[in-house]
Amino acid sequence: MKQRWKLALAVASILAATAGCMAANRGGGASGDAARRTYVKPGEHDAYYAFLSGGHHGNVYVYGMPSCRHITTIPVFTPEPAVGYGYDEESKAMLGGRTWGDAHHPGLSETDGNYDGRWLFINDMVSARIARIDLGDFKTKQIYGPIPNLSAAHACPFPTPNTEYVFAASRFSVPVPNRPARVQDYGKDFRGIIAGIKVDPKDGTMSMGFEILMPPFDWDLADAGKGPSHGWAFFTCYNSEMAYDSLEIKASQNEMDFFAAVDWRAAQKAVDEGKATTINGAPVLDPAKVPGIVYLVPVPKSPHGVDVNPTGEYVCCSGKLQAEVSVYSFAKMMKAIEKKEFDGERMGVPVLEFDDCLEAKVPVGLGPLHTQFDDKGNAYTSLFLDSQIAKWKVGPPWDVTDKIDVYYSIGHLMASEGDTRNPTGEYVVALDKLSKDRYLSVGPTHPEAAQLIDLRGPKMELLYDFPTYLEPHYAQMIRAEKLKPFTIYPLEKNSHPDAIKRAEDARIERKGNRVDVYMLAVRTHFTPDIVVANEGDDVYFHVTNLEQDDDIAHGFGILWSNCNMQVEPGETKTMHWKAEKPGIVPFYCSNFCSALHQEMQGLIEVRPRGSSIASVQRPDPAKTAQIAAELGRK
Ligand SMILES: [Cu+2]
Repeated sequence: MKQRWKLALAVASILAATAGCMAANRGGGASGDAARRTYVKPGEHDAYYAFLSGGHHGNVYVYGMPSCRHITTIPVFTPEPAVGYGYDEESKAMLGGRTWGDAHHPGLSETDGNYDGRWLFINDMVSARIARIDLGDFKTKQIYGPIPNLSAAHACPFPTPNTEYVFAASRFSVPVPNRPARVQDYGKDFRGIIAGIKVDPKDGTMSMGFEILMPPFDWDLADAGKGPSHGWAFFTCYNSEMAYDSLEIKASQNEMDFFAAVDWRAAQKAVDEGKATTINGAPVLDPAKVPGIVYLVPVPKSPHGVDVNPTGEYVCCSGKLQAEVSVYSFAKMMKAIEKKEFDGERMGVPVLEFDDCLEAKVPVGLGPLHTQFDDKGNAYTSLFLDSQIAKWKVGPPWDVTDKIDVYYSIGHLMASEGDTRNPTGEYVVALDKLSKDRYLSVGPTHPEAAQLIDLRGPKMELLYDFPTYLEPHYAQMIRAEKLKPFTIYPLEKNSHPDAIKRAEDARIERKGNRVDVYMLAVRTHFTPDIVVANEGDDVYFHVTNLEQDDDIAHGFGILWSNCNMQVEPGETKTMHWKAEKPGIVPFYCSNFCSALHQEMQGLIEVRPRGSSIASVQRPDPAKTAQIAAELGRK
């Protein structure tokens, strides 16, 4: 009953906080001078690029900071018809038949603990996958997973300081390996998994490193150690009660939950030494049999965020149902591990004493969730229940020095280069939920809101509000100068097996019912632009854009179909289309490319089933000669 009462109080606090904010301050206090500080002149670029997770939209939003302009959206786990992501054969294969993902935590690649602008990793919680986006072209290049044995990768991906690893951990535990089980046997038969996924330092390719069998708690968030704590990774959990129903009551009983501290080098070494058991193709380590790879540290009250400060000395945990951030000393933890001073174990994982590891308790306010840092030794913690950000000093006397209201219930927050060894201390962005009246309602669900806050003065100052589509959770912000995006794919490096680079190679080949169209696109025609096929044929259009000019992408859309894609300069993509019935089917360039864009079209002539068609068709040689001459002149 006591817990029910506390929860009711917490809910009442949410309502009171929200109502209070609404009544007290609709404007938010941004001064006229704030406009100047967010204004980026036409033609000028933003100083930072921010990557916001798209939540259950399954993608990544890119915003410029401080203008808060939406620059682009990167499709990741969800199809995007405008560019043909999830429609062309290449991206369809990468999505593996799934058309939904829940993207939570963008993780920029790091070198020596600083964002290096090479890749962005992001998790799909639901199918336990991690995607790698290349920041050379802002495109998803790999989707790794579903990671075996893992159920809901929420604590994911949180790269290590040299991007050696990205991590994932089960939020909802299930039997490992998954098999028929009674939910009443949850504590006995269910297990969580913490996985370390290796990242190739040259090209970012992800591959399985190790998995660790964990108690069936709900593993929630993570952060990699840095500096002295490099080599370790930290994972918070709630539901150490191991409840399997009515979690809102039953998972809030214990005074203490935990964070897990994983020595990822020791875990990898144990796998390399053959100490793992293979389960569903993954090497799984059992801490009861392989000691020294993971420890539990008590944390009050269902923690969410676990954040390592820039020097790497402190691990800061936010218990959702307490009013403090618990700060742990990494050095103290190491000392306790060395002395083997444990307070028992949970399923083979030694538990360290709370008091042996704790450095400080910082009274930040109600509902602390997540902490970010600046360049002056300050931390910024989001307070969900108070709808505030608290600024506090990392180090004695561990004081809260400033607070600012946000509108309203803040989840995560993002500081400029805030997860690195060298945060810049310029901005923090509040990622707000339940934002109510910041915008005219667009129906029962209001737009989500984010707020840019200036950290450069003695007091935090709200500069700007901007709406976001469903539903950014976590975000990271990198200095724009670190991004070196390229604008064309060099044709000579196009190694697509079905690319054609000369007009003379344009052709149509048929084998049985399979038709391969080797097509080139260049301003302002497709070659070939007449395709003859039979009813029932599977037609594969391999379209190569021969352009080598900035921003000249062509589209390829087929009437009465779901077939559309964008092909960028120097790129080849393949679209499958089924010739369903005899007749004429036009296709066209769907992406504006030039003055004669409207003329960039062609026809498919579908003949009755079984008609006789040559096994190789080539465009008129006079026409290809003319195109070759034109290309030669370019
Ligand atoms: Cu075009």
